[in-house]
This record gives sequence, C-alpha cells and structure tokens, in this order.
Amino acid sequence: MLSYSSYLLTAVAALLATCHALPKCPGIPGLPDVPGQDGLKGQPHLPGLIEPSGSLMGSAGRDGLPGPQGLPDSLDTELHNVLVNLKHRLSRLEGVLALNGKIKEVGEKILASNGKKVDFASALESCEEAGGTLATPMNEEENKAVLSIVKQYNQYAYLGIKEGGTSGQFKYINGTPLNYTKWHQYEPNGKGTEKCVEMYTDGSWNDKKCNLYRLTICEF
Ligand code: MAN
Ligand code: CA
Repeated sequence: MLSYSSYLLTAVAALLATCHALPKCPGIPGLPDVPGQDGLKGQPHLPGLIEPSGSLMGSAGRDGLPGPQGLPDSLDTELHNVLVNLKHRLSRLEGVLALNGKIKEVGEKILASNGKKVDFASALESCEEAGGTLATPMNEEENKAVLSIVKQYNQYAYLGIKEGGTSGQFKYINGTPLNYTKWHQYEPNGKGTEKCVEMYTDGSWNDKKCNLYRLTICEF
C-alpha cells in the first residue's frame, strides 16, 4: 500500500513536472479544488509545487510529524485528494479490464495478452515495448494466473525464462536463477538444444526451441 502510494506520488510528480514544461497542459478534471496546470484555476500556487530539479518539495507529514519545509498544508491535502482520486479511478479501470477478460491481476502483477503467436524474441520485444516483460510465474499463484490466459486462448505460451550458458540452467530474463519451477514430467530434456520455455495448457513447463509461434503473455 505504501509503495503503491509512493508510486502514485511519483506519477503525479512526473505528470506535474511534464505539464510544467509544456506550453499547454490540461488540468486534472474531477477534483473541484485542484487547479490545472493550464492556469485556469489556481495558477499562482501550483507551479511552486515542483522544484527546478523536478522533484516534489516536502511538506508536513499527515501523521503530524514535521516534514521538510516548503509545501503548505492546504496543498498537501490537495495532493492527498489527487492520490485518493487516482487510486479510485485506477481500481475502477482495473475492474473494467478484469471484467472484460483483458487483464489478470495476481499480487502486484498485471498479466495481459495481445492474443498473438510469435517467436520468443518478438514476444519479449512486444512486452518490453508496452513497458512490461514476458510473463514469468514466480510462484504457484502466478503460474495459475498465467495458466488462466493460456486456457483462455487455448495456446501454449512462452515464459520469461531462458537457458543460460550451462545446459539445464534456466534463468529469468534478467539472468537471476529460478526460485520456482513447474516442469512437466521428464522436462527439461533439451540439453542445450531447447533454450526457451513454454507453458502447456495444464500449466506445466517444457523447454522448447525459441523460434516457434507461441502466445504472447506479458506482465506489468
Ligand atoms: C517434443 C518437444 C520437446 C518435449 C518432447 C516431450 O519433442 O516438444 O521439447 O520435451 O516433445 O515429449
Ligand atoms: Ca523439452
């Protein structure tokens, strides 16, 4: 919850910083007391929110503890309201997407597929272009969530796992060793000839060549 808040805070700061640098930028609608960056409302005080560096200036903490100087309590309250509003809006959007079967949420991860079957490199590329990476189940719950998408499309999917230099040594895309596996019986058996991993429609894993067409499932 705390990290989500700080993520949102960073997002708001980035938004305000970006808008601050633009000649014309719309305000955030829906909050009557929060001025837009276009200066339609409250032009005098919001620009002061962002330091030249682009970082948020400190304020008195909501817990009553004294915070760094610079941000008036009224603005601190406004910022808090913006965050509450954004969280509410995000959770509604997530609800719509989940309802329509467009995303699957598991823990902090969001899983989604574009429904396309491509080779491993193309699948990874499209996930990264979208700001994510290939789906990489790191526990049973995540594996089940990925499986639900595999079943939805009834297609095997590449996972964000590859074989390292030593055959039989499978790793996450970032090179760290696996902390969870769901190998099918007798897998992995490629002995260096099958460097990618696919998920079967029962959720188990098979090492497989990387140049086949498999469902793209990304995590964000
Ligand atoms: C094929 C490939 C292999 C897999 C075996 C299992 O040969 O898909 O990756 O291990 O089938 O029988
Ligand atoms: Ca295999």
